[in-house]
Amino acid sequence: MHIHVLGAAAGGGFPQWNCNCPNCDGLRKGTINATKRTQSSICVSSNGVDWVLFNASPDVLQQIQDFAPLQPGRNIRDSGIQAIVLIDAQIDHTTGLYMLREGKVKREIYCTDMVYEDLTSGNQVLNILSHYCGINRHVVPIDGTDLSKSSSFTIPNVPNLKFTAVALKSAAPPYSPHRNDPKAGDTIGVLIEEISTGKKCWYSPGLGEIEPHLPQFMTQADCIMVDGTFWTDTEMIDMGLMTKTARSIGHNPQSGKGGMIEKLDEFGPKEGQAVRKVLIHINNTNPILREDSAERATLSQHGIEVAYDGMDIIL
Ligand code: HKS
Ligand code: ZN
Ligand code: ZN
Repeated sequence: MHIHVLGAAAGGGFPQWNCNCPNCDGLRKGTINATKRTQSSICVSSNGVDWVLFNASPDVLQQIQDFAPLQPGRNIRDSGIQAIVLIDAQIDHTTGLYMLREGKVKREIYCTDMVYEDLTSGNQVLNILSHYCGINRHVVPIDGTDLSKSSSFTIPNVPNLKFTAVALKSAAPPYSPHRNDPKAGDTIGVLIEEISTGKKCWYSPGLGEIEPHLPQFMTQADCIMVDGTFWTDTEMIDMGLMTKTARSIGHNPQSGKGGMIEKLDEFGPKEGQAVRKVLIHINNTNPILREDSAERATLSQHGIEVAYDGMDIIL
């Protein structure tokens, strides 16, 4: 299985257009050791030709230009993207759908009922697409919080991959009619399995809390890609940028008690092989973006990697 990181930053990217925090300012001036990142998205393939796009970032056109396998030339109009799976309805994960409106072949969109509701009401993007390429919408089932009962799905035209979606506690987007009334399916994590090899990757760029039903899925993974938005719970508050904590907006911070580092430490080697632990959806304010920071060194000590645009993970 080939996992390609198209974009590793949280919403706004890095640097963020309106931000002068030490990271964004330092990156623009070339005074810090860090690289720019586009907004979070990955694509996955088993055969290297047919790809599933996870989330459609506002930067998707640049991301496609930077990754040749997504632009094969089999027909005069063509794409390696066979289907799009949306893990939530947030702006940074769905706005790229507008950029992918061309063509006569319908976009194959996989999302939960909750995400479909948001993207046809508070945000009309899926209705608007029907005036361009059109869409075939497929329901992502999330009835299982129990591994033995969870339902998996496959995607026609994407051979040898299987997907299991799991509901995560998180908030619907700010524009959602049920923003203050979280529902199962607002955000999902996905266990991606290559059928022939049994290799698995857990992908959850929005993860507010490792709830009790999650380890049964995550322990199966050879690679765990999780939410790397913030270093501390009060990062945005401390910088005077927001009044809410990281956890309250659906992003478990890395440091501290109950933080992501402590949680990821619980996942030991699988069949004698070290599990890859990768943070993705990193906010521009996060000190781990500076490669020589103490925070980055702490991650390395715990065997945790920080995703970057263009990162390839082969399982
Ligand atoms: C900044 C942003 C921070 C940021 C926050 C969130 C908020 C929102 C919600 C997020 C993201 C980036 N880049 N989506 O000002 O520095 O309230 O639901 O998801 O990508 S969470
Ligand atoms: Zn986001
Ligand atoms: Zn910034």
